[in-house]
Amino acid sequence: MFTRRELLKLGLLSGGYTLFVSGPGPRRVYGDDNLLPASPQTTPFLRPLPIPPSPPETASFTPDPACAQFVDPFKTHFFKLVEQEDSVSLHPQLPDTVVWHYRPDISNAPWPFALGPTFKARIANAVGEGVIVRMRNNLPANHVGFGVPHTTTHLHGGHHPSHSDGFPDDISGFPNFVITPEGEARGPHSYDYCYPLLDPGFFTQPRDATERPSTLWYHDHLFDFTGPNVVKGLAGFFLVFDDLDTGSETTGLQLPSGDFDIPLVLQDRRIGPDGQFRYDPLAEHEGFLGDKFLVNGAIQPFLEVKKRRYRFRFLNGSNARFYRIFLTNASGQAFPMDQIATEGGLLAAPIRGITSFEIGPAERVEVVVDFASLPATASTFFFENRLQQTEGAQPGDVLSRGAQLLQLIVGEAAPGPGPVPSVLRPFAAISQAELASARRKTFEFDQSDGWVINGRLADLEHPLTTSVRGQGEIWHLDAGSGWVHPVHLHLEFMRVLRRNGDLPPLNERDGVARKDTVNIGAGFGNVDVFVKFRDYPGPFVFHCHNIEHEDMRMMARMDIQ
Ligand SMILES: [Cu+2]
Repeated sequence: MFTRRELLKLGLLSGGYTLFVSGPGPRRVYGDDNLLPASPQTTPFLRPLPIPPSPPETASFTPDPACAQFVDPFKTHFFKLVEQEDSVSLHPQLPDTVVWHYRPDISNAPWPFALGPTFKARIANAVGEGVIVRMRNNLPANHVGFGVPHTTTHLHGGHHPSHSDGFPDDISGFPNFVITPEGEARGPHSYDYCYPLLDPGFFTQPRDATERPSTLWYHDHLFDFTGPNVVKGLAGFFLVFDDLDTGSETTGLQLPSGDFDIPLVLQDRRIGPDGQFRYDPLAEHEGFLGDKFLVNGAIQPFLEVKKRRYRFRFLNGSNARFYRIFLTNASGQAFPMDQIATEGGLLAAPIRGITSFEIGPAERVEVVVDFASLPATASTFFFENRLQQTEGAQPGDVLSRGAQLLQLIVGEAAPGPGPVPSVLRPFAAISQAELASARRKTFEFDQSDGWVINGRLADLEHPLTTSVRGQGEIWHLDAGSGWVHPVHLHLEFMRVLRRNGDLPPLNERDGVARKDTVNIGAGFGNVDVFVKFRDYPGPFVFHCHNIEHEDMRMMARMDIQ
């Protein structure tokens, strides 16, 4: 019996799914043999860094009944987005590129960004103070090229109901979950996502007000076809603030804010001379690697900065590429940064003076850089990736020089906040008592006849594991040899207890950091993480965030009772 995916690959199912073919026959883009021509040469640093603005709030509307309990018509923030095909410029020397992107749905004003709008939300103090997003699918039902116009949106890193988690497919009990451009033919034409933004534990008590993410992102999560849909552009930032991390430089921790708080999503792409993305679903099973580096949807842009402190929120939005980021000058000298956050929001305390950081697919690393402290002899600096990667399976060595992803041009001095405080968002590590009573589970991520977890390909109709709400668990995550898997857990953050049996590094260690994605496998080894599911019952998933592995079924449904 063939799976849906296999049938699609054989061309036996329609679904708007067209294999990319260039010239005579399908070609490998990046794999065992590297047949597709390199992307066209482009001159770096010709265009400014795009930073998509926030979406405008819309008038209140009556959302899907599944969201009703989280809505207060006077306090909830309502948004309408549409998924749409448009042409945008990635680089001034290339023809415009057809993308599928999220954009506001309340006007036809141009949205010249590959990325969707940058949400800036506040943690809710009470039920009803969250966010509702009505997502409309206006993608072309009959399009040319890769991508599947059925979609389901995952707010990555969020703590929200199963209904709104972007479950990867329409399964029993979740009819019409995937939204389609055809409307009633397969699913609804639009879908309401509710993000209550309540502290975890609000339902089961006590709520944990130390657990507040800062940099979330939303992206398509369609079963089997997340990879092509994300390459096409379906991603955006969702930033969260509260009374400590306020978005103002005069309140709370007084971190660099506003124009000095810069989200940066790193993506690699392969582009043809026609300016269009290249993605070959037949060849990308190890993990897609591009040879063009995009930051916020532009190829190697520049950013003019003032001589003061900035906050940079790095997100690795690539399908399979890992990065090791250095702050460098033109001759390659590296300068220090202070790390302040991971996926789980602000660290308990900053990690000062790092000269580089590694960031795997879906991970976030936030740093503060003080441009006033850099040598005045230079005015141009770079975020440079020195991690070599030539196969999707795993990254290679750290080289002495690498690709300059973003140019930073330092201008005049400007007033700004002082050094990063020595305490950010302190929280207690999981107690010995709670660890002692935790249930233990093991999940092996391996390749044997497909990408499997505990020997099973993703089966969304049947949970691989079932958890009881409020019961702590310790998960041992391990991988077969030769591969790296960035493992992403939905609904809850992970507390990393041990890496290869030892105390984990500070940037992922429980008591310092929370994580929603942890790397295992070649070069990383195994981890033990503490998880506890709170508040929201229902099916969720965890999976490898090498998106090609994910699409090849390295995913498991987990049910919370
Ligand atoms: Cu993987």
